[in-house]
Order: sequence, then structure tokens, then C-alpha cells
Amino acid sequence: MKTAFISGATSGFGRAIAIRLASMGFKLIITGRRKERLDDLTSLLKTEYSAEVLALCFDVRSNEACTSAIQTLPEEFQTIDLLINNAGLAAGASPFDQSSLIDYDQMIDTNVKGLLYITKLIVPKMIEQKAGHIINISSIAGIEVYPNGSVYCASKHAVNAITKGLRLDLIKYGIKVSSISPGMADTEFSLVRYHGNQEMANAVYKGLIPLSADDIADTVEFIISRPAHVCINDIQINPAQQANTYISHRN
Ligand code: NDP
Ligand code: 8X3
Repeated sequence: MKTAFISGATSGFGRAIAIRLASMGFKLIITGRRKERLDDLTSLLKTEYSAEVLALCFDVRSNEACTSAIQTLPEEFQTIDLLINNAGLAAGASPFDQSSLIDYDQMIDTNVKGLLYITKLIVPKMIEQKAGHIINISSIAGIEVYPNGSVYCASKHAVNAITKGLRLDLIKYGIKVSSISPGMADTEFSLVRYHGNQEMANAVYKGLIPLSADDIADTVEFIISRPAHVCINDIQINPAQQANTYISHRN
């Protein structure tokens, strides 16, 4: 039975990926900061899919917290076959001159440094195993920069550089490294970005059908079900009504 580690499984993509992997028979390590959400998901995965689940409640911005969670994994969860680096967020959407340093820190500490902390702890296990697959959840914001999003876009450009670097350095150990770059998807992403303003979050998706979290779970399933000799390097996936980061066709 294979084991997957998913960061940020309390909502959106991470939650949908956890459910999909449980349905495929994976053992799961799910993480996030909201304990109640982790508890709810754990019981759903156990009841509906008879999955073996380990829930770890910690903030990926703290290397100490990442280290103590990952270095004390129970024996039966120590072999990690699949790492999904998903925890992340956008904080704010304003022109550079009006944007906030607090938001910058949150995005860079979560999307870039958090991803590095987790990966740095799990890669040595994969090297020992001489096998593993890392899937980084990037964004179309990692491909094109859009107005009012310079630091979020920078964080996802960094994720793409890390993905490419990991692929170069880990190829000799038989470790695959992939990324998924989604466009607009209806999760809690916009609510978080607009600091809880539901009206502004709804406006993001007005007049178009955004991606769903299940679309991203489908993409993960596709990537991991390729034959052993195939590595999907990156998949960019958009709503049909979104051409790129700044051109959408709204009803
Ligand atoms: P959600 O807000 O629904 O989910 C984000 C997840 O990340 C939550 O589980 C949250 O858990 C976790 N998370 C955030 N900060 C931290 C932290 N400091 N420590 C631990 N966990 C954290 O958004 P999405 O599902 O949409 O986002 C998932 C990923 O997809 C992100 O990397 C995002 O940038 C990316 N993305 C999203 C797109 C979209 O349009 N929705 C498009 C392209 C990429 P908790 O709050 O419990 O800690
Ligand atoms: C989130 C999607 O539209 O901000 O990564 O690029 S978007």
C-alpha cells in the first residue's frame, strides 16, 4: 500500500486530493493548521474509504514545527511514496505600492519556504528508498505575472524553479518531480486572498465556470497513474473561459 503526504488538506485542492487518493487505496498523511477540519476529514476518509490516516496539525511556516511533525512519524507512515506540496495562499491583491509587507511574508513563508522545509525533510527518505514522486501545486501565476499580484506570482515562479531544480538533482535517485499549474478554481483561495470578504471572493468567479477542486484531483490521478517510465513534468489547467492570467471570457 502506497503512502501520500499532502500539505494543506483541510480545504480546496488538498482535501479533494486526499479523498481521491483514499479512493485509490493510498495510506494518507494529511496536514493543515485547522485541527477540527483535519479531524472531520480523518473520520470521512476512515468511514467512507477505510483509509489509514495520520493527521498532523502544524503551520508550514515554522521549520521547527515541520521538523517535529515529520521526524516523529510513526513507523507505519515513514515510507512516503508521494508528496503533494499543496499548502499555499495568496494574501491581498493590490498594486505594489499599496500592498503589505505582512502579506508578502505570509505568501513567501508559506508558498516558498514552507514547501522547502517539507521537501527537505521528506527527500532524504525518498533517496533512501530510491523511489518517490513529488507533485508541487504551482499556478498559472507562476507562468505569467498579472497586475496586483506581483508577490504571489513571484512565489509561484519560485515554486517552478524549485520544481525544475529538484527534477535535475533527484533524477539519479529515481524520484519523479511534477507540477500542476491551475488557473482560477473555486476553493477558499479567494476568500483567504481577500481576507474573508465573501463579496470580493465571489466576484472573482462571476460570469464564468471556474475549475473545481475535483478537476485538480483528476489531474493528480492522471499524473500518478502513468507508467513507471513516464514523468509528467507540468500540467497547466485552466477553466475553458480563462485564456491566461488576465484574459477571461465572462457571460
Ligand atoms: P484553500 O484556501 O482552499 O486551501 C489552502 C490550504 O493550504 C488549506 O488546507 C490551508 O490549511 C493550507 N495552508 C495555508 N497556509 C498554511 C500554513 N501556513 N500552514 C499549513 N497549511 C497552510 O486554497 P486552494 O485549495 O485553492 O489552494 C491550494 C494550492 O493551490 C495553493 O498553493 C494555491 O496557491 C494553489 N492554487 C490555487 C488556485 C485557485 O484558484 N484556487 C489556482 C492555482 C493554484 P489551514 O488553513 O488549515 O492551515
Ligand atoms: C491562483 C490562480 O488566478 O491567481 O493561483 O493566477 S490566479
